[in-house]
Amino acid sequence: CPTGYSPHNDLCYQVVQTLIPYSVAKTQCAEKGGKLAVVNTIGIRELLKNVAEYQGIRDFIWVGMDDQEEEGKWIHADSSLVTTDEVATLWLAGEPNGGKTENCGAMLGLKWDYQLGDSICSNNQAFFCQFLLESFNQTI
Ligand SMILES: [Ca+2]
Repeated sequence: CPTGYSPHNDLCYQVVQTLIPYSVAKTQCAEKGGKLAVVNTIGIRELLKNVAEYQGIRDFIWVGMDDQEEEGKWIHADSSLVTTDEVATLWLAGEPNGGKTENCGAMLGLKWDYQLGDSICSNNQAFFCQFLLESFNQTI
């Protein structure tokens, strides 16, 4: 991965500290050829937590999942379903708890040990993008 990106399997992750709503963050990742980061394993969550801590980010950070289409049905940015097992292991206990007012997924900040939860989509937050490693190889 290029400098400033964190590798994991065949993906490169980037945190962007521009504070913007979920939909804008989604567009910005897409414009660079990636998507909002899919966080569906402990390994990815811990990697992104380390990135956030290293960058000194204490507040919420967007990740790629939402239940905007159907309340309570959480879908990752790669269109896969967020499983109950993921919610049990990767999300803060009690999350999601925002019902129809919190439809976008975030890595919660320092106070909640960077576990996952739901957040208000129009809030302005930093965000994680992911890119295929091979997408960089093609352009170098
Ligand atoms: Ca919701």
